[in-house]
Amino acid sequence: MTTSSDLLKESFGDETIVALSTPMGKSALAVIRLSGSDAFKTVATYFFKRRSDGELYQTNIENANRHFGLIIDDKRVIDEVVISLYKAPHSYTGEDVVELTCHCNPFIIKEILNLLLRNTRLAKPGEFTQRAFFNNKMDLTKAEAVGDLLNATTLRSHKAAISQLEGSLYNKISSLLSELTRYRAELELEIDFVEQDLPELDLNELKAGLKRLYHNLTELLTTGQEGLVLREGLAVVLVGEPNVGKSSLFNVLLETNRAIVHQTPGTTRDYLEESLSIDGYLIKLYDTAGLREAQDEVELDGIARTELLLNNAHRIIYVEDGRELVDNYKDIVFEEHSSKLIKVLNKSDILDKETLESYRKQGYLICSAVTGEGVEALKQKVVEFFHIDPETLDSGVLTNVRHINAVQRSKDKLETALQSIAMGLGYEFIAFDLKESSEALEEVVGRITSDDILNQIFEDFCIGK
Ligand SMILES: Nc1nc2c(ncn2[C@@H]2O[C@H](COP(=O)(O)OP(=O)(O)O)[C@@H](O)[C@H]2O)c(=O)[nH]1
Ligand SMILES: [Mg+2]
Repeated sequence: MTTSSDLLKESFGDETIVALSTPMGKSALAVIRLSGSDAFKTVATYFFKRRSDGELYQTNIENANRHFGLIIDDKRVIDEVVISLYKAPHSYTGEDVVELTCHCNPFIIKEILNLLLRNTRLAKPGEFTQRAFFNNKMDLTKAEAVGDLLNATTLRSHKAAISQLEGSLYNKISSLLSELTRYRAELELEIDFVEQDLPELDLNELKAGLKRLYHNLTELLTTGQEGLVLREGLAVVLVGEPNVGKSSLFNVLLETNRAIVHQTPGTTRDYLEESLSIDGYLIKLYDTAGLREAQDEVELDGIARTELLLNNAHRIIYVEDGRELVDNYKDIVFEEHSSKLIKVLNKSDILDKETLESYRKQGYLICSAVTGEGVEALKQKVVEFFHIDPETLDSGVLTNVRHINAVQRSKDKLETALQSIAMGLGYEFIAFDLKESSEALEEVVGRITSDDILNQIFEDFCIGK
């Protein structure tokens, strides 16, 4: 464990970094970003303005925040650009930053990058955001939210990312931490001044306070189950015998023709994955090969993967079509995964009334991939998983495994503290437990972090962010 500023010195030194912050390709404009103490100087070396008489000249670019001019290498004009200057600490990274907007053509971009790289080095993935974190421009939950925001594709995952970026989780953790700190201070006072005539610590009051805190941590942890899914998507798997219409339902749900629909059983050999949005929730929908005894190797492989999918699924849609089926896997799905099971009877358009009625009585949702009957109800059934309301999102939700593990650890240590009180152990022991509980929470916002965790977080970013 090291503090943030130590890490900064170790991992960066004083290097100025540069990267293309927009995608490589052809479009109207591209943005190249530099950050570090040499950012202004580096750009100024190649930046020229042209007087009305045509003559080129260089200026002190720090005289204004924005300039229009030319990037020139040894008298060769490379492009017309706009540069925007952000003076430390009033920038994204907290360092001197330049954003250079040029024409977006891979050739031009490479030419400009090559020039700038004479005095700088290429940024690592997420390094701009990492520097922002190290320079205290944002805590770790906000840095992570930047990544989530870049990946959000639905209304709700976007909402979760934005509210985390706005500090909802940070504020939540901070308030829990300050409460914890208050209790620790009370204990420390008691330990340090045991000889003196202080009013005695009310153990019952402390216990009640810690229990309240324990309850709050428990509540926060329950948001993690959904927060995680909100961000990564709800995994929904379509299973059932060949030919019952899984691929047809898959397509109807996606409103495309992604999966191959075929009259020959077992057409879908492996599984297909597609993302869709239902009520603004991100859903990862999987269409699988039939769950029957495999005939050949390809199908066998598909079935093994299907079983893995079932174990990892949040929702399983088990499809039948009214025929008597000999399905060895039906029992497994119904028995082992009943809590996440949605039973569907498909092909309602060609089934008789009695059949429909008897399935309905057994709790099947009646659907038709052909007429679209029941498809809306099926979608609603899928998102019944979610209970988080928008207000909860704004008051802070755990959205990744790192958060969840750290809060769990904090809660465990708090439990130990409560046990220490119950066992009548000395204040030193309780104080120690509370310190560990605090430290776990501090990890969430990044006040204490290990190198490994940081690298892992920022590795997932793209270069230039
Ligand atoms: N009448 C009717 N036929 C359907 C329906 N859904 C699928 N089918 C047909 O059933 C056959 C098998 O469908 P498919 O989606 O490939 O089944 P899968 O093997 O479970 O993926 C195809 O001929 C589809 O056109 C439905 O709701 N009604
Ligand atoms: Mg299929």
